[in-house]
Amino acid sequence: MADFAGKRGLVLGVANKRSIAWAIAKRLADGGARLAFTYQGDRIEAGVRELAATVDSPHVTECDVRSDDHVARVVAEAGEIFGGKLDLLVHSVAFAAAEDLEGRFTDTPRDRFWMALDVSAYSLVAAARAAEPLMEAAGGGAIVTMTYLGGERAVPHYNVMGVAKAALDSSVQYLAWDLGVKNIRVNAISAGPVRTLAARSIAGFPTMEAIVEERAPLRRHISADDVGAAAAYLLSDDAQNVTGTTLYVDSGYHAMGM
Ligand code: NAD
Ligand code: 0WE
Repeated sequence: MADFAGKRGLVLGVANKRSIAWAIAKRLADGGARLAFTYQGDRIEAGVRELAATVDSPHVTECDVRSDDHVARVVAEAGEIFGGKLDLLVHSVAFAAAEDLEGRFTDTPRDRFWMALDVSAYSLVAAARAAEPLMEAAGGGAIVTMTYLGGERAVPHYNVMGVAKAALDSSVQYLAWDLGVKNIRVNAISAGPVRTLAARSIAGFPTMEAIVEERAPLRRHISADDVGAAAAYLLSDDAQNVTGTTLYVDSGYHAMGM
């Protein structure tokens, strides 16, 4: 089990106990990390506060990643709580309009195209930039984000989210270059389908699960906890020389051509 004793972390993207961000947070907290959390919107505030309390989190605050002010404030608050230092950043945020995950990608309107890229890709850049001075003060840091194969290949219905993940994946590489000189590492985890809030509402999710069971080398699903374990590795000192990469937690599905 990775050791996060004394590490300070900020976690973006917990909506409920099924969230991938929560599985990651639990692993970090089990390893001794102190964690601040952000949530989006009043609807999930109480639930996130309850979860955060179970890991003795010192801070929970609202953050809509579309707002530069929110991102700057949230990181500044984390800095105050953690004495001007931050070691870990978990970015587990994505959103596209539901209607754009159903029809044809070709029909995606301009405003919703940019909205999906804003929330799902630019937000990593904004958060990394805000976190940079705090991580530099800590002598370095580690950032992890969540991606999906639909950013590299066309996955039916993933549509504009795939384009957003392509931008996210590329951003990981450019951030890794910029921030590497400050000993800040930036990596992604490409997860197979997991039944979270964001996934459950997608029509055809059961079909996708059936395809994984048939075609993935391991012929089974992954869990949010599998992602938590992979994130713990990437965020730990065991991965001290790992940056700019994508770790697949998908039962091997990405390795197949058919
Ligand atoms: P989730 O619904 O639990 O998490 C998504 C989070 O994004 C929520 O907490 C939501 O509040 C947040 N969010 C959306 N818009 C936001 C905004 N404007 N500002 C701030 N936060 C906002 O679902 P999840 O499956 O845990 O998703 C987390 C990440 O994992 C996403 O990046 C998703 O693309 C990625 N991912 C999910 C799967 C899967 O099958 N579930 C697979 C691969 C990658
Ligand atoms: O990244 C995702 C899903 C992200 C997501 C989910 C929703 C549902 C609710 C982004 N925006 C929204 N907007 C909503 O209104 N995944 C990797 C899970 C996922 O979603 C798919 C998938 C997979 C896998 C959509 C179509 C096809 C496959």
